[in-house]
Amino acid sequence: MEKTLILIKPDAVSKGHCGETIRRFEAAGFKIRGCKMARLSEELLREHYAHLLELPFFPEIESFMQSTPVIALALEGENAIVRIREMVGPTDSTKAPEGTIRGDLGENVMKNIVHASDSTEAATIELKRFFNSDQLFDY
Ligand code: IDP
Ligand code: MG
Repeated sequence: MEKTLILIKPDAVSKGHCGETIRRFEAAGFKIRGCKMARLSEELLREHYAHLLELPFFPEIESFMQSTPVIALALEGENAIVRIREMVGPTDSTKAPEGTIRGDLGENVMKNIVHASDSTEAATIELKRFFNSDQLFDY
């Protein structure tokens, strides 16, 4: 069993795709262990997207990610990290296959509906970034 961090991004929040996104994860058998809505600060985004900081489009990503609050989910399931990245699809929504979340609901390379942790190391760090231990639930 693994836990992973999902962020439902502002394009999904503003277009009303949050329910469909969560529905797909639940239908695939993943359990919600944590859930919150939050506005992302500049400081948090610079940490979360540290690997993109030097790129020319970082300010655009930052302003997109702050355009509405996001919904953070801690999801648990077998091989959650790899399986959820597969369900989400590649970064560029226009290249994401039909049936993937980004392929069906995303708009382009930036407006791509969700963030999903890409490794066990990243998941551990990212879950701590978004959830205190008393905000994660075993049941
Ligand atoms: P990922 O979300 O598929 O893991 P990353 O390369 O980690 O992709 O990039 C993080 C996020 O930054 C992407 O999901 C997307 O919103 C945005 N992004 C990545 N590459 C580009 C780009 O070339 N133009 C605009 N936004 C981008
Ligand atoms: Mg990434």
